[in-house]
Amino acid sequence: MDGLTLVTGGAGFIGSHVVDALLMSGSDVRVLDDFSTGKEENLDGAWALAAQGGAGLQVIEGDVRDEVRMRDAADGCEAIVHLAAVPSVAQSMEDPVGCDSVTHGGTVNAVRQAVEAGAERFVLASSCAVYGDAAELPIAETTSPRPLSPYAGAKLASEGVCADAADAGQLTAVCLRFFNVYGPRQDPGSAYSGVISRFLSAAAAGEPVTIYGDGRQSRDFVYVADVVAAILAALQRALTGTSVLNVGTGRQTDLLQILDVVEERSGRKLERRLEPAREGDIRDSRADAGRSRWVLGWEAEIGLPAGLAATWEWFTAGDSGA
Ligand code: NAD
Ligand code: UD2
Repeated sequence: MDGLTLVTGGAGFIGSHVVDALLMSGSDVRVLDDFSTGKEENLDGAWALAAQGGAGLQVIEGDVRDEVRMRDAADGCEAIVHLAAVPSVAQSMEDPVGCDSVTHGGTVNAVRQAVEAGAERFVLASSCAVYGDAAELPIAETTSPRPLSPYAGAKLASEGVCADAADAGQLTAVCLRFFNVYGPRQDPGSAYSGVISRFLSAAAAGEPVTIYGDGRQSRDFVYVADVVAAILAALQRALTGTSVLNVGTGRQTDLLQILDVVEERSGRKLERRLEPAREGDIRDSRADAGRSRWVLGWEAEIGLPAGLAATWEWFTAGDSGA
């Protein structure tokens, strides 16, 4: 795909890195974002890349659920990377209707406008949350989904919307089930923020960290640059129909292990405040990324020590990219 690519949620953590990478590859990019959690400053690097003249950037502020805005955003696009959502399990437990409206309803509109615009490729940001508490690890795409939260249910429903359009021959869909993504620009600013961003920002500020549960819950933490590489491969590979693919490292780490690395990296002992486990939380997670290796020619390359070091650098020195 070398034509115009739309990135919904392109001012967000993952989205802004996708925009940077597309511009660096010479693709013109359009962003649709309502800046509800995305930030203007996340696109500073993208504007600088566009100013170099290799590729163009256009940013539309708007709601992915708005038919007119989404139609304008999709107009002329060859591919759509759909990242706009409310990306929090906890938030979806508190506001299931509002979160589903954006995450699932936004996907219904985005796919519909993509088809209307004649886009060939639709890449959906799905999540390993759809698996719920998988009976065995590592988790393969053949594992039956058991969503434990409205967020996970909205992601699974979004996959169904993509598959329906692909089954009708209207576009080619790639549903990427990201595991737990971390890296520069992940906003630590809310209680719903990703745990690594919360721990690193607490360490940088010398503040206590909160652990929901016993801290032995594990995740497959995948660095944002690896996720971007998977998204670009999903845009470029010769595919048809619908592909559902895990994007994870195949390694699992628990929160107490993360904290040990954060304390060692920051040189600070962090006070730990224990809270009850959050509703909708899953216990353990680890990806089987074999299908992504086979279908996309992709595998994660950046391990936790290097990824955490780069993210700590960003937290302590400002935005130096991925
Ligand atoms: P993020 O909050 O930084 O990105 C979401 C972006 O979507 C933001 O820029 C936000 O302003 C925008 N947005 C939200 N509602 C919108 C709406 N109604 N209309 C237009 N734009 C809207 O979070 P992120 O971590 O970059 O997540 C990006 C995508 O990846 C989400 O779909 C998320 O569910 C998915 N994902 C993230 C992770 C992770 O660990 N971060 C893992 C799996 C899946
Ligand atoms: C889920 C998805 C992830 C992504 C995300 C939304 C799983 C396994 N992962 O992430 O793919 O879709 O939702 O973008 O479903 N925690 C603390 N202290 C904190 C913050 C978090 O203890 O300050 C705990 C939290 O309770 C959970 C773990 O850390 O047990 C990870 O939480 P998270 O919000 O970083 O991500 P998670 O797994 O809900």
